Amino acid sequence: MPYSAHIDTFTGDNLPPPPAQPEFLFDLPALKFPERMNCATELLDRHVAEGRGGRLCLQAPNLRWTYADLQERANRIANVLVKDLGVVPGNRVLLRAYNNPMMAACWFAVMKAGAVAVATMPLLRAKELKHVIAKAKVSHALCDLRLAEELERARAESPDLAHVRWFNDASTAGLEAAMAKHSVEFGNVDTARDDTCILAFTSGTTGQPKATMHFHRDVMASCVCWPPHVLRPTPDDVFMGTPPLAFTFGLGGLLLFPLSIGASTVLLEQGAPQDLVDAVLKYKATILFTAPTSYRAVAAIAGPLRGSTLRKCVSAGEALPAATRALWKEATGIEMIDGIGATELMHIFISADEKDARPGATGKVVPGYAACIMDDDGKPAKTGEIGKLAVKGPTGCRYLADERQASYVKDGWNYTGDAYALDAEGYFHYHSRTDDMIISAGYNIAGPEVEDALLRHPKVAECGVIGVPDEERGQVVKAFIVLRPGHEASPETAKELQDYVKRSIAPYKYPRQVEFVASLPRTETGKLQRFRLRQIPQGESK
Ligand code: 3UK
Repeated sequence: MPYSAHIDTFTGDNLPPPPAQPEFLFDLPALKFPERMNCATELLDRHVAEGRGGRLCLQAPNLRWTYADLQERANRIANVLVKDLGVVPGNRVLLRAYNNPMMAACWFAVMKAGAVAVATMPLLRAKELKHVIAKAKVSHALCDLRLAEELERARAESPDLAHVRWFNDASTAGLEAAMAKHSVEFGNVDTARDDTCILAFTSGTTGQPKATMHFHRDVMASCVCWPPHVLRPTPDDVFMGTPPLAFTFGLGGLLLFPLSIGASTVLLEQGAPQDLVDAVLKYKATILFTAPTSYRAVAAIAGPLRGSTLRKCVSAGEALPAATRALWKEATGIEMIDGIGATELMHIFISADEKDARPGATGKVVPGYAACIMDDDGKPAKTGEIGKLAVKGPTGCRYLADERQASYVKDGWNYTGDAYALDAEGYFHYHSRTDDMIISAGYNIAGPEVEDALLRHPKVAECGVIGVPDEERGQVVKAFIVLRPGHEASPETAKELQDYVKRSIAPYKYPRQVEFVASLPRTETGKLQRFRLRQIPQGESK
């Protein structure tokens, strides 16, 4: 048996069997990890041990923590977990909060205790939390007091969940009061590089969310692939953004990556456009992480960001329309860094930096990863041909006790569910989700391409394009459109937009149906929920 620090062996017992796992690549020198490692030691304690404890680590409204400050909080919480709440290595600890400093301290405490962090999105309801708790057999929870209600409701029906502590709680029963009674010292559990340390639930659009398992080595692998090769941050960078820490896009971009190089991060609880602009100026942020729709909304008020400290803007979570890239550049002068990542692979595996960015392409494969476009027979497709994106690298998909492992991982490759084409220069061009391809009168049409065309029209704020059943054509293209303020949702406007699309891309792709809506359904991670658009009963199509 290989070494493991886990006394509670639940995660190891529920790994997919070896043949169902992807192939892992560790070719880069930075990926040769020691057999035992704890990611908290690498990301947090190392800086203090090497004399950087006084450096700024984390900021939030009215709060500035150095590396030593964060370490002290994490150590005290780890002591509460182990000594007061009986956490043993391998136990699952649910974390629930807005992006704030205590959430970050709790995350590190769980790593230090050799336990497994199960971070949950703030918007989850009791029903969803109940599923997470049951699936991950969660025994402990640390939760922001302001988010107590839904967790309390879930707890009433969750026999596994025995211990809950609330934080950002001034009462004598809160986590802060318990922390005060404990030492600022904690000896990190000597975990194996292959011990699971996080269970990240997918924001799946269909079926029950799946729990992906990542090891201590996966957390570190995500820090040595995309960040140094594409983002190239420096220790003086100030990271900021909107994705929740419960989403691996946010966990990496707003916590792991800045700490891996001794830089600092700003955690914001609110990410509305004006909050973001104000925060960039207030904290002098240099690197921003958010989703394409958020960039589009911020662009309208981004004037003050031009010439500010902001120097790198990362977009992920959804395809970045070339129209949005152009809008952001016009507003701020900054060329965006697009990158596709996935919960299954922890973080970004195809991307391009600001100098190599090509509008309409996601980028090239990130060093440490291999990517390939496969045809329907699982063979590499020809250059330029649309096929299924398959990826392998140091991280990969391991669903916790889930049959769907077999549809994500085939022959050692991770199939992300995206249709892509590879060009002669090695750039990957996003087409659509494989199950979102629109087939109309024999033509293959990608919703995102029609969306990009619509987004260039000055009256369009946001849009979502799907295929709807049609007797004659099999499917027809339908666009749901949110107009910018001051424009009328009339048949004339619909016609104007349809004609505009016909002039900008192949005319057969134009939306035969147009419906104006006040907003589009999105996940908490910024993704358009196309399946929900499909469920909208046929409105009065114009
Ligand atoms: C889509 C993109 C085109 C794509 C994520 C960065 O989004 C993340 O993880 P999820 O598990 O979703 C994965 C799916 O989202 N997608 C994400 N980024 C792009 N499509 N261009 C992009 N730039 O369908 C992918 O399969 O929620 C993103 C880092 C960590 C993440 N977990």
